[in-house]
Amino acid sequence: MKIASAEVLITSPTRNFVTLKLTTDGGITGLGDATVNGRELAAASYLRDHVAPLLLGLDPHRIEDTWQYLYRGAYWRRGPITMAAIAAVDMALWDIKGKIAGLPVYQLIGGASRNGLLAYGHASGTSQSGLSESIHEHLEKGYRAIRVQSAIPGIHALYGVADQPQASGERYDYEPAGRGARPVEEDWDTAAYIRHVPQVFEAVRQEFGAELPLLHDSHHRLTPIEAAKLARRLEPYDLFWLEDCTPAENQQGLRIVRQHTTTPLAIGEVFNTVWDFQQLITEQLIDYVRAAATHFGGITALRKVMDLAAQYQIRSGFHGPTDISPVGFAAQLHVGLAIHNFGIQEYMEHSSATNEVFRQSMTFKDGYLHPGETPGLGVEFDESAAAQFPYQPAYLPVSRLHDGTMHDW
Ligand code: GCO
Ligand code: MG
Repeated sequence: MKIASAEVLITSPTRNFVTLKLTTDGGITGLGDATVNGRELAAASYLRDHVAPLLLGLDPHRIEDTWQYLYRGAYWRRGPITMAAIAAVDMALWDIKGKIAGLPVYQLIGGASRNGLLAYGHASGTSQSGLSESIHEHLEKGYRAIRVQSAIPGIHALYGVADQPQASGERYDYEPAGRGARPVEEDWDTAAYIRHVPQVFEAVRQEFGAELPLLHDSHHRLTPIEAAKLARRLEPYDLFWLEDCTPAENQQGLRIVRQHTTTPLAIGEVFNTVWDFQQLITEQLIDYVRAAATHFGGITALRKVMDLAAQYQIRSGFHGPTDISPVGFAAQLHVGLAIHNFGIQEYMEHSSATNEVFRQSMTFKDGYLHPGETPGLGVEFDESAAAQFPYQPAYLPVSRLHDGTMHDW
């Protein structure tokens, strides 16, 4: 058996997605996700110009060997573009293997360790009452764990806060891949943020009680000591996790946070390889691994980092916003179902236009996700639907302090 073709498909149903489609000489197809939000064409070119020609003629069954060939063979290792391209190939090969075996991918990597994957949804509000309404809407939809983001007095635009109602009708993208030639500029004030967030959680706990798992994302905006201060102030509200409290390039910084707080920490949605997690896992500086199959080298690599994490009682919390395509999302659902040290799965529902292009076997019921029983990953790509949504340049916002200094978004 041989890989006979490798095509890169770009489509933009509300946001851009880069999908790899591999076809064997027997006509079996496999899909992979290589979407790097805001830099989509770089990943597409890497795949089309540098990877696709190498794949033709290879045996699609040799997943590990192909992974190593693309990783070691590039010489220039790691980085989001390289690892997203490798991820797409890896997912597509697992998809093909599953279809040949007649089994969903989770069955090929150990079988189910649980019945479903606990998911958390994104609630947000520009006011406390708007936030409360958003949490109620999520509970009505079945969510059993909720991420809470809120507007902050003194800051105009804020990461994670929808400026329109959420559960009613079409899902929004509150981190729009803002169509246009340049990113939108937002403002930021760390002191105002740290003052306000504990009040938000105080009100949410009072209204919704002690049991509901609550999460919060600081989106790489704090220094270690600021993060320590916030995490400590949030302790009375018993968070499931505080996410990306620092940018984490400076990994020793997490020691400072850890010395001051018992709030569990999740990190790593922008990490690309197991090496980015090595210190954080082996020093037990985090509690949840936020990698995504798409930016981390696929199913093969995600299983390896989770095996390392398991030795330290660290669990998964894979990155699942709408900039992960349904293909990448399915890949990590299969991993999450199979591994023992699953923690929680982020779930930010895709738009109906995206669901038209990507037909999925995945289900969400009573707060739990399941990848379904379709052989392979369980996602079909509708090329004629995709053709209605051509690529459009799009960027995430950038963030500046009130004096104009660039800050982390
Ligand atoms: C999350 C992430 C996302 C990112 C997005 C950027 O926790 O889901 O922080 O919301 O902002 O993936 O592309
Ligand atoms: Mg995040």
